[in-house]
Amino acid sequence: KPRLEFGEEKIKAERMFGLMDVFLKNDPLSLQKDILDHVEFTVAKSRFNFDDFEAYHALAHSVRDRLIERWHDTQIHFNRKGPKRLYFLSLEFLMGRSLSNTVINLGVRDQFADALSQLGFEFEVLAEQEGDACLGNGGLARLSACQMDSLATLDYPAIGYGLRYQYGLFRQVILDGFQHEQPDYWLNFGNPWEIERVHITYPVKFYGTVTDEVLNKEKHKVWVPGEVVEAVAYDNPIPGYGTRNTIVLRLWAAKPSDQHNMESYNTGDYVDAVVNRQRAESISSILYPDDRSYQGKELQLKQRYFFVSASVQDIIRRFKDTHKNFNEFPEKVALQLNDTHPSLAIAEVMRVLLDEEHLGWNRAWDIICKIFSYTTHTVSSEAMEKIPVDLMGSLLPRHLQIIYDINFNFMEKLKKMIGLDYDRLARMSIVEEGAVKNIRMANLSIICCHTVNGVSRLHLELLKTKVFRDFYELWPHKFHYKTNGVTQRRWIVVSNPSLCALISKWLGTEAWIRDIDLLIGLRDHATNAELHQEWKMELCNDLMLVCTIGNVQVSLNAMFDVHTKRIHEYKRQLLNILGIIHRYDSIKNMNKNDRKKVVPRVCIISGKAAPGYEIAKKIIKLCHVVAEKINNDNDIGDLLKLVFIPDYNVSVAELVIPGADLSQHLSTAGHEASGTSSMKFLMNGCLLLATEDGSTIEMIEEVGRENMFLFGASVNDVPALREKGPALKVPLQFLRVVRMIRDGHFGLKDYFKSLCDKIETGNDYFLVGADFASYLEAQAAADKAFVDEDRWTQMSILCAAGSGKFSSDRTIQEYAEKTWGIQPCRCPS
Ligand code: B1H
Repeated sequence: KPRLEFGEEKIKAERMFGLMDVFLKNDPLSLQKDILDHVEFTVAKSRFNFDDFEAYHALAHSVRDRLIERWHDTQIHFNRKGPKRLYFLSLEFLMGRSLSNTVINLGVRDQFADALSQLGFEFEVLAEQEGDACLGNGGLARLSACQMDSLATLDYPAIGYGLRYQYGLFRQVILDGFQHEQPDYWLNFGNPWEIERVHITYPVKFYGTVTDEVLNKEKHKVWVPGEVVEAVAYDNPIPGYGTRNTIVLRLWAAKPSDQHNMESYNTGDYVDAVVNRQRAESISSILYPDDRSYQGKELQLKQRYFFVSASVQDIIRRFKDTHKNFNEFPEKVALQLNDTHPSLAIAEVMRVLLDEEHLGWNRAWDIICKIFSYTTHTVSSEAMEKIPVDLMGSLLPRHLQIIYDINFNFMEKLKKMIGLDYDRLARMSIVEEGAVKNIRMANLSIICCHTVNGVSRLHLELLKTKVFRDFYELWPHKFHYKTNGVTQRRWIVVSNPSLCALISKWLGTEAWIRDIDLLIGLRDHATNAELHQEWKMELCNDLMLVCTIGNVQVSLNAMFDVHTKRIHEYKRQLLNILGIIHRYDSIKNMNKNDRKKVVPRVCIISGKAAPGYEIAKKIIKLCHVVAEKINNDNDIGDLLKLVFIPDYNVSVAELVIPGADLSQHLSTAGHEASGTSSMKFLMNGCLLLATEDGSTIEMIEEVGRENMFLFGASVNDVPALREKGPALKVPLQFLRVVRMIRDGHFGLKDYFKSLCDKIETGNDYFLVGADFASYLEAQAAADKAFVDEDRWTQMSILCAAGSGKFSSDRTIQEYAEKTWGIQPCRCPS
């Protein structure tokens, strides 16, 4: 059946159903009718009697209808134009809430808010009913979410692929100052933002054996699996802002397969057989909560292959719908690997091309080398993903063969290029020899991808000179960087509406929401007294934040000093806490007069520790005992407060970031590949206290050193400082605060001993002691600047004005043009 042209299809629809251009209308009456219809028929509550939660669901479904309409139109348009598409593979997406972001991107927020208010509901109150979708750990996962928003907004034909975990990242509960983890069974109340595609399913194979068979006189490998699981698609539409384009994030869930494993029903053990089948669902049930260590767990590998195999089948199916010849595959398909986590896709595409499409090695390999690109988020070789050969051999026997073949060919080629330098050959091999043989997924990715991207300029430098040096010397052209960015739609427009309005007013346009470079225009007004007045009002708007602080009384005049991110030794929350103890100790020792000069501070720390990361959990407990002491010390009053906000997630970030005056980014130089929370703070006019690490280096260029509080050893100093070992000089104040903890000033001295030992001179890998003096100086500089309100306001305006580079729109445009080779494909509105 010939496909209808987009226009024709519309005309046909109009004729048949008498519909107008836009299917669903957005006038108040239509919106109210839609919402009430959903109350009555989707939520199944009487339209005369429903509560906020039910209203939220009905509202969400009305918004979803509008999303679906645009998504269909976008699909039709893409199918008609047939552009090259980007397939973005990531094991983690940290989407947070959808409602506010969606209505803003669809441009219907005010219409919905009005319609609701006439029904007696407040939009903001209903929005609070939504839970977070936490299908990721931290920065890497939130980056994927921001990038999806930019891909849709910039009209790129893209599809995101991931896993639909039934349990998102654990909820952090603090009991007596200790972190406890609770499962996040987030789908409990239904998820109006996804569309279950019961008919879009693919079988995914595991285990079994590989045999040789002859087909049409040619030898082929045939993989006979030992287990087959079904992958079901769940589609999450992602709307662009200021465009009709709506793309999709397709997440896979595991279901028992009906077509396979049928023989188990003949064994007579019916109940056991069904229970066994049910186990298949566990593959997509849980997100691994550790964002750094790979434990080579079988279920984790199964999960990765499950997601990769379903996505690859979907991509190939889409290609084959319209194409016969795989030579055209690279012209239509770009596959992006978000870190090495989905890198099995390389072996999977190779397997399909060889064993199912029978292309032959050379043709298949040629295609592989043209379609894959890889972004690494990692800074050290130790943190690179490795999979035990034995595990891979049993779970994915055919993939192991293919990886061995790729490695053999690469090694032969390499020997010709570099000679018999066995050390280097061993370092560059995909297979790591040793007591346990491993597959190095980073080496596989570098060898097979046309481009390897780092996430900041400094990160690329470290990749070139350290982590991937051997490969860089071989293929310098493969290595690039695209500095990370975040979406201003979520991080200003949704989360800080008053700042959003202020910026639009002073720029005289809302165009910056799609074109962030316009923010630079704020510089022209950086000394304008009227803007200063309005900006200051905006900065004082800490009320939302105060609400989250719970039972600690805080002064609104205080400087809100925020440190929020995953708890890690390298991120040095410990440095912050030691600094707070020092501040506390200094205030205690001050006379009345000096106390008057102290800038009151509200220090906020928030973040989750991986469940098995003991030291990180001790840092959380330390924060609580120190808070307990300080907050209950009447002698200190409003001069210093310390609050730990539990269960940091996207929604908490949306509250905390707009309310922050100062934010801390303290990683030991060379350890944070990029860092993205700093970008959100910067856009919101929050000043940064930071080390010269990751993307901060580029922020210095954009906003000027004089508008930031920088401290600490630089990347080049770090090795020499570590070398010094016990001879390293640390300031007396540092020894004093560590002594206070050791002596039990805050209680639990035995419990904190191992934490103190970790920063003992000679043992202090992350250089907490070495950077302490410089940290205190930067803190003092921040205090001094805060007192001078005009200076502070000006710095704040300049930070927001200079934050344009850190929009994910810029990042995505660079990827599209330089790495993926895709073009915008805008759906007519
Ligand atoms: C980043 C991760 C990560 N780097 C393993 N690596 C994971 C590694 O579940 N896992 O197995 C999950 C996450 N995440 C972060 O990526 C970097 O530390 C940040 O510096 C960077 O800003 C962010 C985005 O590029």
